[in-house]
Amino acid sequence: MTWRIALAGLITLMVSLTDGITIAGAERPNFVIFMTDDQRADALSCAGNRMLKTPHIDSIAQGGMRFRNAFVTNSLCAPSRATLLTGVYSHVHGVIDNKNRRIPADMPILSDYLRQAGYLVAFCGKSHVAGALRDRTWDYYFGYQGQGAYINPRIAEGTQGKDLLYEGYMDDIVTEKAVQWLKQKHERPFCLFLWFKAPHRPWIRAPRHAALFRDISIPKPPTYDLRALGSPGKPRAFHEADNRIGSFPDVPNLDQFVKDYYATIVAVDENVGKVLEALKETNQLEKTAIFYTSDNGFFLGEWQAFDKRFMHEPSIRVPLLVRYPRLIRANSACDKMVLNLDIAPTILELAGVAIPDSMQGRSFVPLLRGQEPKDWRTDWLYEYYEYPGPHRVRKHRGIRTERYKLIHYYEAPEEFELYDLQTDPEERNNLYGKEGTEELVKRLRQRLDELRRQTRDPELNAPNPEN
Ligand SMILES: [Ca+2]
Repeated sequence: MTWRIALAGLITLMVSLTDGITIAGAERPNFVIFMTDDQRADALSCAGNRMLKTPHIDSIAQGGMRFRNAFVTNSLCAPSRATLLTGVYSHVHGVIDNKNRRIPADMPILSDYLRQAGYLVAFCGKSHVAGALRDRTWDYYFGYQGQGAYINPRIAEGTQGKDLLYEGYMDDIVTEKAVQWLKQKHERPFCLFLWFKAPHRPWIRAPRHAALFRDISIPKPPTYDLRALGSPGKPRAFHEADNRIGSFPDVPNLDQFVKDYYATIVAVDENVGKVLEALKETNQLEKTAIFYTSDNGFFLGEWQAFDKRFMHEPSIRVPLLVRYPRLIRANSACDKMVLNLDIAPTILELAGVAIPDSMQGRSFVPLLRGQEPKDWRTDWLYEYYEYPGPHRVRKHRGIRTERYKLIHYYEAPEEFELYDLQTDPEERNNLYGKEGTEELVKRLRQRLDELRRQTRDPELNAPNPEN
């Protein structure tokens, strides 16, 4: 019911916002929101990757800000996407895993708020939520159900359109349609969501990239061989997950799959370049706020693992780049912890739209301006629920502070992990149960409960049948 009230309030508000005036009195920005699927934070040359060259994506960072500590609150496709769109936790929008992927129909999403405020809104690509966002209103829509296919995919144009076969490479086809739409004359500011399929498994390369990375080899991460030794110090919940490289026919070894993963990102980079070029050609580049992020991170061989889900750093960290020269200094970086929850409120603030009280993220516009509010978050709540399910990763939740991380596998057998990220960024040394950590654990568990209470976690006071 609160969502309906929020929307009603918004409709009243839009009357004063549709005339192109923002809170700052300047022209309202356009938005392009790029999202990739399963791209980890360091799979970009601007983030220090030495094998992968991503000049076009890097140019977003060079013209704006790179967040070096950007995280998702549930490292899984559908829950993370629903969080970006709604600005609330999985346990509030209800898309807690990839099985239940429906955002409640009466819960407005970012595009609904922008549209009500006079924006043109377009969605192109992969949404991965139930109904593929066809239950929402779009000025332009070119999207597909579920995962879609890398080669010769079926895609629908318009929310009432049929899923038709298109010849070619998924992200190229989707980008071409997005570019066509961008180049049209728009009488009002717009927001384009361009959400790529890559680099999601099964990492099918564009045919033009068949030979890419043939002459290099991918080094093993330092923790790779620890898995075969029984993952010393790790709980069973981690060691027994079904995510080992070599256990799946399409993930035969580290070298092959990581090269394929990188090659699909090269295609993303080329497609990002086409969009930037189209914005430039149509004289819209400087007045468009460009966001680039991913729905979750990915293990690339740490503990011989691939996939995501866990609360460990490779899985929860995502790229986050924002370019908007009217506000952001070129080549800047931010180390404050920002979350996928924060993107919707940030975009609404930039658009001059009131941020609904129901949203649980915080606008990072001050950070984009180069300010660091004293009360910026220093910790946050993580949650994961898809169990039993693919890869056998048990349910867990946890708290990540600027220094520590506590992970709680809360169903029997109950297990914990505790890390000091300052001295142990690779999370090798599980401190849980070690002498001298009792007070720290107590404090972190109290704060974890507090964060769950603040974010209205319905399981907080529910009896747990497993324990
Ligand atoms: Ca994903």
